[in-house]
Amino acid sequence: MTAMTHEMPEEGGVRLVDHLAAQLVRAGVTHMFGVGGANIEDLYDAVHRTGTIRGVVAKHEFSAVTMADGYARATRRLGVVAATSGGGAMNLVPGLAEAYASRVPLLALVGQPPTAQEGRGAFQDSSGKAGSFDAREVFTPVSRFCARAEDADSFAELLPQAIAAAQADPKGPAVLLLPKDLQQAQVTVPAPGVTSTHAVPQRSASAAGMEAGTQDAVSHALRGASRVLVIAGEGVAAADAREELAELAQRLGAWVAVTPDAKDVFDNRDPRFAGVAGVMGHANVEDCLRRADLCILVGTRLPLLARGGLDQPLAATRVVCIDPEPPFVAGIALGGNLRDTLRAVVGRLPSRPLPCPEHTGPIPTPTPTPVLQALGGIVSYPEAVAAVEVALPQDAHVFVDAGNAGASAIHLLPAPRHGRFVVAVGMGGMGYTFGAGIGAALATGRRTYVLAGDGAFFMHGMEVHTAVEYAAPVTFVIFNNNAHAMCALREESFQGGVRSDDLFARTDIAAGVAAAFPALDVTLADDAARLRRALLRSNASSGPAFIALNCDAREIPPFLPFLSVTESTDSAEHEESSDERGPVHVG
Ligand SMILES: Cc1ncc(C[n+]2csc(CCOP(=O)(O)OP(=O)(O)O)c2C)c(N)n1
Repeated sequence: MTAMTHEMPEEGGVRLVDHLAAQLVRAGVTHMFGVGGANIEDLYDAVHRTGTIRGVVAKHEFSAVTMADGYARATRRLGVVAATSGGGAMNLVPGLAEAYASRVPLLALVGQPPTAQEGRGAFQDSSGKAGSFDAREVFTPVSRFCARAEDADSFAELLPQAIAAAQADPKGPAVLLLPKDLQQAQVTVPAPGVTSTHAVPQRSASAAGMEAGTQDAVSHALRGASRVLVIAGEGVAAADAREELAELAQRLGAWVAVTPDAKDVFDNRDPRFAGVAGVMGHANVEDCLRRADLCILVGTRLPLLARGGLDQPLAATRVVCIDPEPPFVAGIALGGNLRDTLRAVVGRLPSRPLPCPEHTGPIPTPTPTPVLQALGGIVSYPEAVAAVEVALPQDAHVFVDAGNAGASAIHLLPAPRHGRFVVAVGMGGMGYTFGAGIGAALATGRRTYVLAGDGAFFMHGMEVHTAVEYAAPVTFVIFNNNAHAMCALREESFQGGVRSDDLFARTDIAAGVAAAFPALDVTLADDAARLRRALLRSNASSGPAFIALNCDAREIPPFLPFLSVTESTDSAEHEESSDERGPVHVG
């Protein structure tokens, strides 16, 4: 890395990219994730010159977005991603879609060819001119705000708008398209205190603005309820409202369940903890819901993944939803800023804590254990997750990927007490965790566990290279069943038999990774004890570690669609977890 002087822009004329980088510093941004290229190199240069923000180079732009996403989820700061025009820009789309659906505040800075070349056969032209497609039309549906910078001086006003849009509820990505010549152009920086005359988008009413009638209806419902189940979602973490949630549960004597992407918002070892709601969840949540006369959704709209199997009891229970967006189920909706609203609701309740009624707690759902125990060197999902539970530091972050192994971890692994437990349920895209785990680890310096299948590894596992390059404290754990096991199990359960295309020839991922990265601590864990030792060793190191396990593709995870089939093998239709609105298709 070349040493550079740290020139921060002064008031007056500066390069647009220097102004941009200075604004990111002011916004508290410490990392920018991306992949370089001719039409974004000036921004990387400017970021490098700040001396404050680290420009991280990922292997793929999808993972660069997920790094920014993991960074944002772990810190609640703005995640920043940068990409060049053309293929680099297009690679951002699935990552932005996840952040949009999961309401993660990101700023995507996307290079474009010089304006004079637009519509004239520019390399990677996406200006919408002369038959090229318009990148704005690609990014608009996956962003809260999308604009092309048209001239250098108006950019000074565009940037705060984009940042505000990303951070206003519901949060999400803001995309700025930056032609190369504008990045290099001089802008006049407004004097401190001079703010944009453009309106900053405000999408939700504040708690103070909440209708008094709705507040009263909610207070009435809460006071009248004798048994309450709270289902808490990711919005609680995003709004930093864990304390308010715990206080609500105390004052109501409520059970607390969580959505699959929000295991860390409530202490999993608290006697009130009911378990995970939905298709990867615990039967106890359904029991509690059937016994409750009020269900309060906090920080979740309760999408299908979190309510699969619960539709019937939900329809019979009064529902209150505290979230910036309205719920997917019928109920009273309290919008606005989640933490403010929650505080207002809690403030109207008697402060005396109430015990919650008896319940079984999150007992793991029994799953059929097939022949796998007989196979040497195979670790079952429960054994593997138990080893992770023992080794996991309580301030670590956990990122869980898609597939059978992921579903098992969501069901079985208690969240660390002081770290994040993240699942990308917005788009459920395989391979999310590799970038996201690195982003969280670099942002916080804390040990981060990435739990993923071999399919997810082969999609985006080459980001291990990025972890090695930046010495990120990430422990990668790959559950290798040599299959897209979730797909194979769906074929077996719903399509009359497993096709061979989702079962693969045996791979030795640990040997491959060890050969590629000679300095990396790599383990092939052929039993749970070896896995535990390798995990503990990784905790003691300051950089990345990589562990692969051999698993069995036939093992059935605690996943409602598969369990309802195995429970009703006599049934002719082999329906997935059905409710009155149709089967839950996940995977
Ligand atoms: C990007 C993407 N493509 C396809 C899918 C559909 N899908 C869900 S799980 C899965 C297989 C996952 O395989 P692996 O990562 O090996 O985990 P396993 O189920 O074997 O534990 C697939 C293809 C998806 N979720 N994301």
